[in-house]
Amino acid sequence: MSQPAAAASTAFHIGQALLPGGWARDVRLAVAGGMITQVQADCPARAGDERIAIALPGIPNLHSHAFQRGMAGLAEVNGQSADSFWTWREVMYRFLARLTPQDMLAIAAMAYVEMLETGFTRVGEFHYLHHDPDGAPYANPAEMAVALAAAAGETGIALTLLPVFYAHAGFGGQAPGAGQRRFITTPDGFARLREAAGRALGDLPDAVLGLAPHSLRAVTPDHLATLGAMAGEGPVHIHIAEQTREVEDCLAWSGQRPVEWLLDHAPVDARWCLVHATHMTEAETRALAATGAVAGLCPITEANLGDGLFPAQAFIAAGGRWGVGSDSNVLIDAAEELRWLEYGQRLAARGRNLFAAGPGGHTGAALLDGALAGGAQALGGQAALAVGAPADFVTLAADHPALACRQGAALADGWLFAAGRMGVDGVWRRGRRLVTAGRHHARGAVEARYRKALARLI
Ligand code: NGQ
Ligand code: ZN
Repeated sequence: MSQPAAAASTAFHIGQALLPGGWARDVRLAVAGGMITQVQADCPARAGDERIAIALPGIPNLHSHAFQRGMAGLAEVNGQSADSFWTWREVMYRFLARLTPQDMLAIAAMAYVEMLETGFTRVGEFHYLHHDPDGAPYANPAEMAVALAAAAGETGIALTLLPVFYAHAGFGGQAPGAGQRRFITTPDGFARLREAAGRALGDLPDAVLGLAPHSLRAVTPDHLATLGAMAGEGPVHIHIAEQTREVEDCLAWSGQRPVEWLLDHAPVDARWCLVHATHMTEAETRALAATGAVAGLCPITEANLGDGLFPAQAFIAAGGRWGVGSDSNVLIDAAEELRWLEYGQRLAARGRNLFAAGPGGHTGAALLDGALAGGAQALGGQAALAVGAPADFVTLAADHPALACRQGAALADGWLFAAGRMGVDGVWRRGRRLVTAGRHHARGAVEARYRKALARLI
């Protein structure tokens, strides 16, 4: 599965483009070695320029468990007792019981193809499926990370790999359960695994290595301190306050709520991404916003798992930064994540245009701005059509009826609210076209291999 060869140097002429300062017309983008070397607005096209109607930066997907794509839709059957996040997790543990590194490659490549097709160009892979089915490390402790890096390499998506440290089943250092044995490491074992994972990223272009304590349930305060020191300037991600039971258990353990405890006991700053942070008091919401950390919101998964609604309005009013992730990958669609982020708030608040920045502000434009800035920060990447950034961009289908006669910010509204994924035409990474007419160039081969893997697994 080879990718189209990179042109050494090339230029694009874009009718309407979303630049860091807003929508601009007749934008000429020069690209060399995959990076943007020049951006000029109100500039006529030159002979040889590739002509594009509408372009915007690729969207960062800040939270994914790629392997969960293989069980998408398989946990929508009512179980014996009241179904919940926790019964879904049992289904997920059973699904991964036999999964091999080859299966990981097959499923992750499928997920990454689907991400690219909907406009995600970088993925934050929150990676905790480390060991073999018996819980023993592979000969290369980062064997599964090698598979994820290969999936990113084959499909062309930019990868921020977040190896996960996981030690316990619940607050206060509870012994892990059988379903968690593939995740568990000692701090030393984790340091070796992460080093090997860094080597697996090898010459993957634009790859970033971070780390992730799985959750306050899975690590002790000592672990958290060790991991913080290990992280350096790289991204630090953690699941937090997703379920009300998790909040209650944290209160019982420490007398504090999860976000409150974390902000009191860890140096949370702009390196950090708090994934979900669904259940916060007003004081926690303001305090989290003040740290400069990113709230990692996964509206489709949070709805699917019955998590609850993030207090978006209060968080944004306090200047909080956020981005979106496809998390369980039950459905992979950049536009739909953003649409549901707004729709969840509308349904709860019985209002409209809640993310829009004041009178006259466009909701779609605000959703894109937030997800681009927060996602890039959380993943240690860049998501802007700007000099020095990789030439990663999405082109919209100018002939889609929902985009007819739209200009500037109204194109963002049209894509997110009215066209959805059918509004995506092409996707480009480092100046190379990976998706044409909504289809990734490697989809056929990736899908065939995915089907074979699933036939073994299911
Ligand atoms: C995960 N996913 O690690 O895949 C988690 C579920 C847990 C989400 N939180 C397991 N969406 O948190 O224990
Ligand atoms: Zn997650």
